[in-house]
Amino acid sequence: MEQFKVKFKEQADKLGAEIKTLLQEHGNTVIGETTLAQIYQGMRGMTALVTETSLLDAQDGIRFKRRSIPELREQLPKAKGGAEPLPEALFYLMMIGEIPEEKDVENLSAMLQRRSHVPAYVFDAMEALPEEIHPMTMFVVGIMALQNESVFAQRYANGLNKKDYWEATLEDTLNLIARLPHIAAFVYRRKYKGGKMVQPDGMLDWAANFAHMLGYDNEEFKELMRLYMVIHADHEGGNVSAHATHLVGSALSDPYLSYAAGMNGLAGPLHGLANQEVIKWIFEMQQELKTDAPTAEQIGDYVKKTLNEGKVVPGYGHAVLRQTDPRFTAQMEFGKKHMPDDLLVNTVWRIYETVPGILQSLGKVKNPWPNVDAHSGALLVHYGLKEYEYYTVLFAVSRALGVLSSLCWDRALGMPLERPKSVTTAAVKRWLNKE
Ligand code: NMX
Ligand code: MLT
Repeated sequence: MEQFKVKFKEQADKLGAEIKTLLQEHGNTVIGETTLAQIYQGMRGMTALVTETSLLDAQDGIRFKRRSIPELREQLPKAKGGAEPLPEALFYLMMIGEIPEEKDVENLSAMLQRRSHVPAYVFDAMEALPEEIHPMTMFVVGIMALQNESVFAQRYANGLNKKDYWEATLEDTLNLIARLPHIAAFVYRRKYKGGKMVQPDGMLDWAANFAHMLGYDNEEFKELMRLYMVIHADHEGGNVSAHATHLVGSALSDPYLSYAAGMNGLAGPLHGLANQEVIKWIFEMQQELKTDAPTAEQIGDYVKKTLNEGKVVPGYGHAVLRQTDPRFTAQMEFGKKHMPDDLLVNTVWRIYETVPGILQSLGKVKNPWPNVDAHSGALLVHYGLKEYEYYTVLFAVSRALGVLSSLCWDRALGMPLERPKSVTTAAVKRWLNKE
């Protein structure tokens, strides 16, 4: 068995034993109360899931094994000559629980490389779709076609022992992560570059090879992809894409089916599609104001117009965070280092100076600060990737690292079918003696 798998199994067995003791000793401990408002209002603040890969703090943002985004940027291994962390290294951290050595990352990159072949029928399935279809739909169709390769589904059909679920899930996880960049690059090249594909380069790391297949060989863009793939990878378990993947996986739907379900959630404008909405909103603002560099006053008026039309300001607000998202700050730092004079990037920063005050003044927005999506598009536009409808596919490729790691943990820890109780309003009224 590959060393990576052996190490993961050791970690999972250790944690599994700890959880068993915890439940034996504290299984009946009450850890919170649920209000009526919470069950009607999206379960905000209700703890109901265990996700091992990362933990979100409302003030400090996301942490992976206690490491913040700035710490990850510092501590994770980098590509030769690069300054941004390698996403393979973050995957290793989420699976094995420690910062990998450079040779561990090289082994993992090589293992993904060996598994990266995508069968032709997957491209044919995507090719059969009309070109105008949204890139996220084309991407998910590709994943669904690839489901035919699921090791978990095949082994389950042949009578898989419960004890071996984890290994089949990990097989699918590695294969899927290895193949996603090729599928995602196909979507981009077919939709925006006349179907002219760029062949993968087996000498490159996972993110750099993705950049290369998209058609962007600029070293700085490769660095951006490494950073992008790291910061979008995971955001604990309650966000729509992670939660959907976990939920569907709990029915023992294989990783392809589960990941596709999660990505259909990522494709919603309140979640991952917000990255395309941000740049579309800025482009429309520039067009309406007839300037590439709107002033703070002009931006303020445009924000108020957006709100008056009953729309949200994309890229701002969060269900858990109550501060500027450190993923936004990491991208701002990248912008300051590589493109301090870019007009669009400067507009993103001016929006940051303007929007929070306006949202705060509404008195109802719990978090007026920017999230990850407020910044990502402007950096991509700088390098020529202007096709904003594609942006959520980039988010999806990165998110695979987190949600699929979590799925491996779910199966290794023997997590059961997820099936909470629901009620009708009539039943609520009966509880409250109102009927
Ligand atoms: N612009 C305008 N209104 C907002 C915004 C915003 N950016 N954020 C929250 N509100 C409103 C929200 O619509 C709600 O109004 P109402 O009571 O009239 O329905 C009110 O403020 C209270 O909402 P919150 O409790 O602050 O936010 P909630 O937890 O329900 O929703 C989001 C969180 C992220 C869905 C919300 O902030 C939003 O719609 N933001 C814009 C879309 C976005 O950027 N999404 C990306 C999130 C990150 N990601 O990548 O997934
Ligand atoms: C995410 O990265 O999943 C988003 O910030 C949404 C969330 O955490 O709810």
